[in-house]
Amino acid sequence: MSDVLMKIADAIYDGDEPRTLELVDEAVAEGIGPEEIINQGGVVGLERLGEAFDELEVFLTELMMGGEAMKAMIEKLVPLMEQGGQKGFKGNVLIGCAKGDLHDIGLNLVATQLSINGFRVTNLGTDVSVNKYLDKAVETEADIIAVSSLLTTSAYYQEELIQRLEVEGLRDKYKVIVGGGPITPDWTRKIGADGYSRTANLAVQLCKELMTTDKDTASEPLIYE
Ligand code: B12
Repeated sequence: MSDVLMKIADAIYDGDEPRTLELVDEAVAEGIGPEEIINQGGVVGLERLGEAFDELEVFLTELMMGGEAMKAMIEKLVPLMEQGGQKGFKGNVLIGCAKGDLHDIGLNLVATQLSINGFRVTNLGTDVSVNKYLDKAVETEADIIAVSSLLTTSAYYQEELIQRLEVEGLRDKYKVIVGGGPITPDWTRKIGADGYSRTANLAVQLCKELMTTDKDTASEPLIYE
């Protein structure tokens, strides 16, 4: 990994926003692309922070500071990401984070990537109830419902959403995709979702494929790892 990306990971781990933004300028000047800066720098720092939190080496304040530094970095990089986007309407996506879950960094990255690549995105933010997904899916004429979950406890609501769509006779109307830290391809298959991707970039490919193939909601999900 390049030296500046390692330093970015350290600055995110330290929750040092000014240093992070300074290093982002350096990385951009070196010609490193925004996605690489986010994934090889920022996400690496946040993953280390998550591990340290697990080991009780850091606490909630440190997680919050790391999260804030990451958000500032993404905000700075969005204009650069927009330059690489592909125009042309590709579909309507309704996105949110499952009920009880307040993690919105990954969710916003997926929303941003989709919108700069031609999807009309309605971002419901965090802590979205199953009822709200259902109401908004009708209102926004969504093609795809995307549910992010970073907590094992909130992942349960991804399953509940699919069950509710079935009960309401709406399952064939929407493609449901899932993602977030604890979400795996096995979980995606178990709950009968239509797709999963490990990253925001791959979510663009996943949504494009769902819009162009006539995947039956009962068939195997599309997995982008
Ligand atoms: C930053 C952070 C926070 C911040 C969040 C700030 C914010 N605005 O988001 C704060 C401080 C608020 C926080 C709080 C908590 N957190 Co926290 N947090 C993290 C941390 C360190 C980073 C998360 C992150 O942003 N990652 C970077 C992004 C880019 O990655 P991502 O979200 O996975 O998204 C990518 C992909 O997954 C994918 N993707 C994401 N969503 C979707 C959706 C779709 C449809 C698709 C296709 C793809 C996709 O694309 C994204 C971009 O490539 C993680 C550790 C970790 N390893 O993730 C813990 C972590 C998620 N948190 C954890 C915990 C326990 C908590 C708390 C319960 C702590 C507490 N005791 O209060 C609370 C819960 C609050 C709540 N109700 O939600 C645990 C969860 C354990 C679990 N499996 O349940 C983790 C894993 C830490 C740990 N190792 O213990 N947290």
